[in-house]
Amino acid sequence: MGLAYLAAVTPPDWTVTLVDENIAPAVLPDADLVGITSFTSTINRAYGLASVYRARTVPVVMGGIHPTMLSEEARQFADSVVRGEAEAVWPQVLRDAQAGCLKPLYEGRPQRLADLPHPRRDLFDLGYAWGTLQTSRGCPMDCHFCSVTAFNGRRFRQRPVADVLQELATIPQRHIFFVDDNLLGYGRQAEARAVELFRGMVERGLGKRFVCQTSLNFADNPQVLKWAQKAGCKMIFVGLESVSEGSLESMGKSYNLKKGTDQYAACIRRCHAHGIGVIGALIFGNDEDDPGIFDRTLGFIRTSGLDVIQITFATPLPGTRLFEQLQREGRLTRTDFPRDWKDYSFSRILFRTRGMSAEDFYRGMVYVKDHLYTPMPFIRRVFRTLLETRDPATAAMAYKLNKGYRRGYLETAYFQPYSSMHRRASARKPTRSRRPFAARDGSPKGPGRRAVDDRSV
Ligand code: B12
Ligand code: SF4
Repeated sequence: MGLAYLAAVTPPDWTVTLVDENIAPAVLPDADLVGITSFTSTINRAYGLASVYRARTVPVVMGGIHPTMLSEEARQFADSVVRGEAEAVWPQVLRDAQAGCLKPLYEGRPQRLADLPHPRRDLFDLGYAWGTLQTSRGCPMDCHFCSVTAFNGRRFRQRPVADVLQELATIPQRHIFFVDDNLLGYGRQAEARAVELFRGMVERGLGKRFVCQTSLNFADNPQVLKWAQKAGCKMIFVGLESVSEGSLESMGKSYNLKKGTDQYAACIRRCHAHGIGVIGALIFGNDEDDPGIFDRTLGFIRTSGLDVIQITFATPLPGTRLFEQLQREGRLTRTDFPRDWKDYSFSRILFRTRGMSAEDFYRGMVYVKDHLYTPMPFIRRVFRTLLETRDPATAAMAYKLNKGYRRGYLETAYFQPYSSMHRRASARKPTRSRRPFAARDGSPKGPGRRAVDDRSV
């Protein structure tokens, strides 16, 4: 979306082409100026593309999350770097490019969202199955592992509801993903705004089905749930992060701590009662995690009715407090940058862990995922979504998302040595261990058998 927002503030004498490598490898068109955006894990590809254009003497500007956090690094590969939200500064960048005097660094700033034009959707690939839309920026929470507060600031800025509704009406796709880090926000005013938005969607008869990211407080206000359901909310993505309060504390996840992990299940049930499924994001690898975390997490998933599960390893993204802490403590294990950024993909242990070895974390991760993605629990979970939400569209979405996460898991090569499911995938007979997880130096043995040096996988 970032590039579509920049296109919207690009003067009409420029012709803009948007190339999205999420769809297919780019056929690199001729250009007078190239702007590149990238996450951390894909930054080497971005630097490669920048080199191709610079070899053709086409100036390259980089922006977005990674170049903002590491502008010195990005400047080695680009003619210019824009830090932060770029709408206000972009026209100046273009003027300087036209005059042949691009500066090496431009500073963006948090924008007043009411002033922004709508992103240029006409540039998006027609094949996008989901329409995306942003209604707010910023997050007051500042969790240890997250780069959103460092990037967009702590102030939660929201667009006027009328403007959002107007934009929604121009989106051709039926399925919408609100890219806000928290569509709802916090407090009474935020809840009233969410109700106004959802009610507006109903009154305009937009007929959308949508997924959004939010906190557990989404389930606290019956009006929010009622109007979200009517407006077509099928799933919410919630950062539960951990079932261990010690781990939540080390992550600085104050909201979940205040709520209490014992409230997770009740919140999920309230969403289900309104036909809304819950995608729960969980993180392993925290300093406070002990060998019991894997069985406790599985137990929670089974009893809570969580519909879709995203489990990743704690990943020290640049610009986060987690990165700074691990760097200060000399615990990062992959520091040959920029090359090693490719490993910052949320599926690897990237630092010397405490409480358990990296190998135990890999084994624990496959132990949990083997349990989640063997056929019976997989099928049972999707049926439970149908039974509890009584919404076939929600269940269909849960099925597709579970299938996607399962495929992602099976295709992650460095889990293979630890996983009976991977080993048996070729024989088409995945099984799971019925024994509880045990760390390597304990007994009984856990599901993994072969030790793998973390650097070799
Ligand atoms: C929507 C979203 C997704 C969507 C869509 C991703 C996509 N490809 O577009 C989905 C769910 C698929 C997704 C997946 C992932 N995501 Co995501 N995602 C987001 C989210 C919530 C919003 C992004 C967005 O659209 N913002 C709205 C636009 C308007 O803002 P923007 O992109 O920042 O653009 C502005 C500026 O950055 C700047 N700018 C941006 N690009 C450029 C380029 C130039 C040339 C210039 C001058 C300026 C500029 O100008 C824009 C206007 O102000 C962000 C969080 C966030 N708040 O940004 C995380 C975020 C970007 N995601 C993140 C991550 C890690 C991922 C995954 C790697 C997670 C995973 N476990 O796999 C995957 C990667 C998948 C992939 N290859 O695309 C991290 C990235 C951190 C990092 N350092 O890399 C973020 C920041 C979340 C976080 N908690 O830290 N994500
Ligand atoms: S993880 Fe979510 S709540 Fe925490 S700072 Fe990031 S966006 Fe905010």
